[in-house]
Amino acid sequence: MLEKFSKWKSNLTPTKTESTVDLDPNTVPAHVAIIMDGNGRWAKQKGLPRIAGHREGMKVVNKIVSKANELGVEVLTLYAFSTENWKRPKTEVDYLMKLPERFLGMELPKLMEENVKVRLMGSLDHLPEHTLKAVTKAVHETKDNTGLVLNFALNYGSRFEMVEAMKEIAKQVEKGEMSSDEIDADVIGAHLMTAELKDPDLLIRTSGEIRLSNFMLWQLAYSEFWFTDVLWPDFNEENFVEAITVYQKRARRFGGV
Ligand code: V07
Repeated sequence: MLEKFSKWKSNLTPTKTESTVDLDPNTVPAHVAIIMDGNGRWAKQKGLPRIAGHREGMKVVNKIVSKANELGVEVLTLYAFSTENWKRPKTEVDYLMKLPERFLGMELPKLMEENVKVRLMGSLDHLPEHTLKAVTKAVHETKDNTGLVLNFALNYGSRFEMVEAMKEIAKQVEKGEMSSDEIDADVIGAHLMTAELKDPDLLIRTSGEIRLSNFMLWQLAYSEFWFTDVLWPDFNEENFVEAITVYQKRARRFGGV
């Protein structure tokens, strides 16, 4: 009886929020990129250590991945660790470097179930062995999945990415494989870590900061930006749907002119 009651109750609880219903399924952004900011501030406000904010932030990743997949987003890029993050206290960096394996240890079966394909961008050179092992395993195990592409920016910096691309192009010119006249936006784009991905349609940044912080500077040239004061650990599916709703309204306005 109790079990029946709880089933009846869960049927009454809408699985889709009111706002999801309002979304236009035909203009869901294909690629959403998120700067997940405010974990440290969230912890500070609660009198907790910064790592508590990161742990809470990791739970939110899980929720937003499922929601993005459900809505039909094709690529979700998440800024997990920047090239500048190494400057943080060693204890915090060590903790952050444990999060990929923690996250995957818990969520990889669900990612498989949800047909999510994990992908990485960033320099994998200086990652600890244990982190590298966990992420390469996830990339390998999900490589044949055909649902949402979950692109983690890990040890990523946009200027570094562009410098590496320019070096590679310069080498090809030096070797006579390409003429300098052939270098155009497509050639540069093809040498970035996002070569196989479309540019983001929508950038979300949480926690009230209105800047790009060396994130996808080239790829965001034509993207819509949506900023919110909500701290990442407080961010939820409804906030995500709100961002997409605003994106769709802008797209409609643009289309109408
Ligand atoms: C990290 C949690 C989210 C808020 C932002 C900072 C802290 C998930 C990952 C991750 C990365 C690669 C991967 C699987 C999961 C992660 C770091 C930090 C460094 F293949 N969350 N999360 N990585 N945070």
